[in-house]
Amino acid sequence: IPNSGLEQPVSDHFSNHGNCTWPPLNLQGRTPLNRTDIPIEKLDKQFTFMADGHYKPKNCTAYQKIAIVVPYRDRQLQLRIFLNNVIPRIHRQQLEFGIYIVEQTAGSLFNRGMLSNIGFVQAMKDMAYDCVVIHDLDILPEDDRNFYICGDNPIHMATKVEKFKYRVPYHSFAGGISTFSKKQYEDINGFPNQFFGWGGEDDELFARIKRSNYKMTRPFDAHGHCGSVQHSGQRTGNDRMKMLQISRKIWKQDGLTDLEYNLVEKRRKQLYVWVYADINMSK
Ligand code: NGS
Repeated sequence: IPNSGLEQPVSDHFSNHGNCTWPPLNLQGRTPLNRTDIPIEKLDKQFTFMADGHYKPKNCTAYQKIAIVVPYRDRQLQLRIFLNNVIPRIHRQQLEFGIYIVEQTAGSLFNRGMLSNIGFVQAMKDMAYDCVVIHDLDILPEDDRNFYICGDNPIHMATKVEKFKYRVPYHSFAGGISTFSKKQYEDINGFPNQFFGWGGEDDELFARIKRSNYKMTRPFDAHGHCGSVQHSGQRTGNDRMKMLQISRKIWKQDGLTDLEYNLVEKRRKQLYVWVYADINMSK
């Protein structure tokens, strides 16, 4: 079982985990983020190993196939910085990966949970990914040893975030970056769909993990340093505390199981698949 020199091994329940050298040989450890704004055309030229938002190692089979799902709206600068930092890191990790930028149309408050669910469904339609990583656009790993992989339990990767003084803000914090096997994500019924506006959806996610008898793990804690890329203007969801109460009762009916949206567009760009979804549906 490859465990890449981790503090806690990530045991391997995937039958087909490939033959690429594991842990990969050319990891760079902790290196600072590159915060330069590089135009997308230049990034395309830099990362020619990617096509249609996807990469697959050439000479070996990757340990796991990873779908990176990023809920998105109106942050073009952060998107370029994200791509410029995340792509080389996951590439050095020798994983097969697809990047899904899931954008919400205008009209209602940002819904990170629902966009995550849409990204999961759209990624799995493309291929049998082993692992889905729900990734904030503005929290970026600084260390190659923080692997974008799945284990026997959901993995929380954003353990030492710059904006939290490189600490976990509270024990049950599940925000930023977390990974789920297909089965794990289905078992927890994904994220709630009912959290509009900032806050709470990740706390409900943590509760779902517990209720489904998983234990959220932080196997890469020692290497969990993440930079945060500043932005402004999040609008809080007013009823998130109430929604957290309600979700305890309805979580099995609120998530992947009742997901409804209009797919406005799904376009394969070189570095990512753009999923544009309308979730403003009157129910
Ligand atoms: C909590 C929020 C979480 C959020 C965390 C960190 O208070 O959703 O702060 O926020 N929970 C509720 O609102 C119930 S952050 O500093 O990253 O904006 O993830």
